[in-house]
Amino acid sequence: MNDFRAGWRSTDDPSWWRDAVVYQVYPRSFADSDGDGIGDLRGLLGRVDYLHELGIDVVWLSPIYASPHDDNGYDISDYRAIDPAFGTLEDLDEVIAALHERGMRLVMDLVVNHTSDEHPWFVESASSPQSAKRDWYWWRPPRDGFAAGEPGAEPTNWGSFFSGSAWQLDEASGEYYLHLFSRKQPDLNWENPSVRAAIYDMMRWWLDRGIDGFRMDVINLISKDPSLPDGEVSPGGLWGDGFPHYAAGPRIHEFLQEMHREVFEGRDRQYLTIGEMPGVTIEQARLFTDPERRELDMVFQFEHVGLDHGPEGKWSPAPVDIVALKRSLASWQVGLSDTGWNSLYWNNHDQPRVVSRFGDDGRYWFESATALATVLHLQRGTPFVYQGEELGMTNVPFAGIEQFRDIESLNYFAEAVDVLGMPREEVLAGMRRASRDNARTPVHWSDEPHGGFTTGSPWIDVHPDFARINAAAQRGRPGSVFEFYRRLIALRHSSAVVVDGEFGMLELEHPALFAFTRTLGDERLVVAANLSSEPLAVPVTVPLGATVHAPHAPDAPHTPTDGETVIANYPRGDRSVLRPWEALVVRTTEF
Ligand code: TEU
Repeated sequence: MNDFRAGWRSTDDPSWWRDAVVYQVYPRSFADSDGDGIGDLRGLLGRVDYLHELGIDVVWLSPIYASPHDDNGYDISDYRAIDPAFGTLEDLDEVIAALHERGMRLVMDLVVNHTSDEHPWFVESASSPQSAKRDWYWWRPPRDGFAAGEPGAEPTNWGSFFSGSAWQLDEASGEYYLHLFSRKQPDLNWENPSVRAAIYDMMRWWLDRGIDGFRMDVINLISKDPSLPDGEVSPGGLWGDGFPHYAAGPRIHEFLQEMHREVFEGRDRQYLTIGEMPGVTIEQARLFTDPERRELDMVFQFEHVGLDHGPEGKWSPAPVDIVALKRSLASWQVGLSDTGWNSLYWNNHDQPRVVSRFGDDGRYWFESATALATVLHLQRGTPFVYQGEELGMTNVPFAGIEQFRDIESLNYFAEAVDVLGMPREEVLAGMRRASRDNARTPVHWSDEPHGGFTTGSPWIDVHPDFARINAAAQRGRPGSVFEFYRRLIALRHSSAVVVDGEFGMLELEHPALFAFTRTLGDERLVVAANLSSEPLAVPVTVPLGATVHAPHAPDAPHTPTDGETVIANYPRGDRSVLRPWEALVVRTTEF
């Protein structure tokens, strides 16, 4: 199999992705080529050189399949058809060819925990209780002693991720079907071998079309506890927490190993598989990503993106505790240091923009965007860049509910205001900070109307600051966020210590300093970033090769170390103090 990029691991190499950087494209908001206000595949085709210039190795494409778009494509009605809003199979073939020609690869989104309720499988399953496909989904009669439709008649008390019950009554049959997400996303019953066989067949069909792997949506939810027990109801809660009963269920490893066997084994090349796994633990991730077990290459864990969730959850975010953030990321670094592999991300289409969330998107916008990028990209694992992150795009000053589009946000608003009677403004304030729509406004390509995203009217308003923050203003401009990301990615491609170096946390308890080492043989990198808007004195334990003022002995002589600058987001200064949001990586051979 031909090598994709000089020095690049060939696809015969089972872990070809270890020094890759992945870029996530959310097609609806990436680039619109036909002026209908919705991004599409020909729009992506027109931007492949931009991704190549950034140094990207793999593109993860969020769903582009036929869909009624109840959840923007994560509700699929035909797995083998491209939604006309996004283009055609031929358009996708051109995108795959264009990426491969440039030494890049394409990972598709695999959404098989659920389908759309408009998928022929579900239409047939819902057609009658005697349907041959009835058991392809989770159908259950009302709870004993309840009539269908009565409050409390749902087969379990589980709440949906998108508010409300996780069960929908089908008036015709008087039975309920399970939907952990929207009611238009019924969960598939993976207990049924015919369901699994149909999915594996569909996956092989895509591999035959030349794609390079899959990002697997909520793949740790496919095995449920078939006895469907009720979940615990938290004080004041409307629904029970079914998570312990449907996450990492009893057959999850069996299903993933079977999928690996049925889909990926016996092929003449290696593919990349990434499992999105809300709530996954380090212990579980070690099993899921242990190459010996032939399940997945890496998982998306959610621990660090839940650290700012307030008492009411994600909708009442609190400032993140940097020590807790460091402790979480360090535990994953250490936890997967001898087996498995980490994915590294701050952003995706479900998370608000990190520079606004954990950074300072005002006075220290550039510094905080690049400091957060540095501490992420210098960790051990595969970094993911979400579209617009490389430009420092920020959260959106949504004016009112009419500007939101995301089903999770709209359902939450309805439940919080109409059911729980919360004040609209308070609910909107939480949504402005936590809504997924913060990630879903169109990418800013230039300062032209709509940021150059479309010549039509965009499906969701473009962020008002597109004229300041856009690709045209940053490409090739030293000191831009884009150029900083390009250099970080180039560093990973040229530095074995960045890829394979052992991770060593420094100053874990420091409230603002995020510092660690990466060591490989006699080479060590020291990474240090000040994640605050106040200058901080560098502790002696962080050898940046400066006149280090020992906090207890400020005039103690320091032992200069070689500290060659590898990358920094400020011009060189006195390394004994880190300026607000300053990030610095130095190479040292003396340790
Ligand atoms: O997300 C699963 C998931 O965990 C999120 O729903 C998360 O809980 C929530 O967004 C946090 O606010 C995946 C996809 O990434 C998401 O876009 C889909 O909506 C969801 O699955 C259902 O397919």
